[in-house]
Amino acid sequence: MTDTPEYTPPAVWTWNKESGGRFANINRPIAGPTHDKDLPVGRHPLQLYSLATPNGIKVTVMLEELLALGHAGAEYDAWLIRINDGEQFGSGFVAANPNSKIPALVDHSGPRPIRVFESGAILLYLAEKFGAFLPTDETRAECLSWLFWQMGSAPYLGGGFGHFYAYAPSKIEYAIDRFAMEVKRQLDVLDRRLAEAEYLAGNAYTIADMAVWPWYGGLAKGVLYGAGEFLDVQSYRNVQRWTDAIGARAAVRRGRMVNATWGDPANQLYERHDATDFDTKTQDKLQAEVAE
Ligand SMILES: N[C@@H](CCC(=O)N[C@@H](CS)C(=O)NCC(=O)O)C(=O)O
Repeated sequence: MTDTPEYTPPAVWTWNKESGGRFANINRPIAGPTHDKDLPVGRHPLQLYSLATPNGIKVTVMLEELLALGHAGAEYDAWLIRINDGEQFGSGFVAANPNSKIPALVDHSGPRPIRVFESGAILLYLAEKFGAFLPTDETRAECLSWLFWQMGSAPYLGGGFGHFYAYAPSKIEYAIDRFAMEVKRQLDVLDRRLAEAEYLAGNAYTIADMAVWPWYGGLAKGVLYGAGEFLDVQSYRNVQRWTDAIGARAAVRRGRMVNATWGDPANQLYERHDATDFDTKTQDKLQAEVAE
């Protein structure tokens, strides 16, 4: 095992230096807003404040799937929250999500706005509101089980493996080993389930797939943390099959574009306020307009 510098924790931890790593500038040991800033509100019933990370994509995919099914009430404005710039600490955002993390949804369709935070809660809220993508038969329990499995498991993938493999200021063999083992175990859990069922809940595509796909599908394609080879993701054949099937859905392709600020400019739609924005407001189009 590689040597790491000795560290003896003090009796009481204090916040006296940056934690290091990719998100050091926004990590803090306290909650609450850092500045006053109201959130914008558009014309649609649903207002989403987000960014196209795996947790953000879960919700934009769900909204695009609902719209594709014909649920006009799922029309939404998606506002960009730049977490690297600390926009999640504005007073308006904290009022929508006291946990200061994207995604946050505010539903203005009723007499009073309803806030929903935590991506799993948002998926469940939308599924119940529109009666879609949450089975009502005996597979409902399976769907909820995989939805909550994702919410409990992904922090080991993102905050554990991803952080120490890709973002930590130094490579710590113990930490990478520990979390690689857990993430490979999780991939095997999924692979075995997807060997016996087409989708996680059974025959139907549900919010469980929408929650799991952005994380474990991204990992399976080597997109997350550039760890495809390291984790030998190709060997999880059923996860690969399921990842490809979901990735080919038109609503998923649209959902991935919303609030995206990286990747191919043709797939970056910073904000979505209308269905036509996918054709007219992607970064390649906006940049071409400026150049003219
Ligand atoms: N459990 C939360 C996690 C949300 C989360 O971690 N969001 C990240 C981006 S993927 C974030 O907003 N980070 C900003 C920060 O930690 O300050 C959920 O599923 O909604």
